[in-house]
Amino acid sequence: WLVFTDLDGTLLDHDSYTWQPAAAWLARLAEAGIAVIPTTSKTRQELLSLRDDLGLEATPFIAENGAVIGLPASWQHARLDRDPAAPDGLIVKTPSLDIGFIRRRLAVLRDRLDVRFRGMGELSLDTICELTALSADKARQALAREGSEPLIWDDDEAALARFRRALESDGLRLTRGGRFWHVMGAVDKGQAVRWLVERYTALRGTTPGTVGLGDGPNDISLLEAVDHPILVRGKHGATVNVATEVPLFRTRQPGPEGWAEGIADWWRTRWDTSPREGT
Ligand code: 2M8
Ligand code: MG
Ligand code: MG
Repeated sequence: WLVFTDLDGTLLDHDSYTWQPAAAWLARLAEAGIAVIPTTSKTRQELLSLRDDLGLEATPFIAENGAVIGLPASWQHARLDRDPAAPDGLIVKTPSLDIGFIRRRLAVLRDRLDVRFRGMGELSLDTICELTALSADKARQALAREGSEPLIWDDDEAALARFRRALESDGLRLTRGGRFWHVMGAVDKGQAVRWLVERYTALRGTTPGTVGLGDGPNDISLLEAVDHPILVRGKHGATVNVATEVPLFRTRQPGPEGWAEGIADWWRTRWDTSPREGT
């Protein structure tokens, strides 16, 4: 089994970024050899420091809503990965458009459509800290974007709809996280999940079962790509309409408490001795 999880508002509390209520389950999954794969809007730099804190050094990660995928040595394929590895052995795939191109298109569209928004790259470090409650160090890591730009939308709904259409005809996509809108190339979390599942299958010769956890609109594709989707209650106020073919588990609690609730339910139905065993 592979567990794909969103971070902000899901494994991490929306406001304090703590994961303590989920720590016991993280340890239990590690003990069982079940990989927990962060699938997030956060950047590679944010992930590299968080991975160590969360004890997930050996698992791959999906960053920037699918625009960046990191593969540790055990997930690299002799024939498929000819890319040079970083000094720590990591190979990073960037299947999207690069941030310079995205930011230039955003500036052009803002002028042409006469809409109002601020890109993260245009915000001061202080403003980012205020908006997100991140420390200055963490905010600097969040600013190191490679393939997606978070936005604060300062205009109305009609302008947003025009903006979305213009992005789409430019081959760009708009999605929504807990606090920001995010613009990236034609990627999403679900595509990256499917790519990693294929990679796992190519390496091990067997298809893994998949669990997915998320709380926001940018997690819909992730929840729709897994065998066991868990919608963690959000604190952001946005509606999340998931259309899965399999039953969707909705947690009562938000953030890491909800994460633990959803994983405990999955664990129970999956592994405990019960009439469902073996199905
Ligand atoms: C942004 O991502 C979250 C994801 O839900 C958001 O849209 O609110 C990103 O800038 C990310 O890099 C950053 O760590 C996070 C902080 O809350 O905000
Ligand atoms: Mg989230
Ligand atoms: Mg996220």
